Amino acid sequence: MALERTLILVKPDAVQRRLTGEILSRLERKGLKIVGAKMLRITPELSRQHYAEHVEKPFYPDLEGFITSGPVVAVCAEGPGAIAVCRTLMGATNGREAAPGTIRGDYGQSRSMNLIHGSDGPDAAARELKLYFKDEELFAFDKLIEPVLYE
Ligand code: RTP
Ligand code: MG
Repeated sequence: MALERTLILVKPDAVQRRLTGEILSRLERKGLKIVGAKMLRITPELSRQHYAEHVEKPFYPDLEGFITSGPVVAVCAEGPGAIAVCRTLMGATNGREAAPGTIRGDYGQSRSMNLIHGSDGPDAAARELKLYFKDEELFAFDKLIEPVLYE
């Protein structure tokens, strides 16, 4: 399985509900590696770029209003098959339909305030990661601690 990187957003509802640690902890416990992280407030312009496929849809104004309503935590998660693994951990878009055991299934009932974003494929992951992270903001770090761990 190829090593992949995917963009995760802890959405404004999750940040406000103090679920950031819980959500990122689930990714880490699954074995995903956080190789980049930042808190930011998404602007309307960034929202239009991020959700380019949805800009013309009727629900877009509400989606933009929500995603720009407060800070998010953007994370680059790395691992074998990371894109699909994260989508599985997230659960279905609508919290009422998301399976128990998934992040959306366990913490919400909303279709719009659904806690987490994850890229839905390799092209989206590459495009979205560029919107949030410069190359130098993503790290390869295991080699740095290995000598200390085993000395
Ligand atoms: P996301 O992109 O936010 O991670 O969520 P997703 O892949 O599960 O869902 P997607 O189809 O990409 O939709 C993006 C966001 O738009 C809102 N939405 N509203 N009213 C509606 O019919 C509708 N459909 C989608 C949701 O908030 C979804 O997260
Ligand atoms: Mg999506």
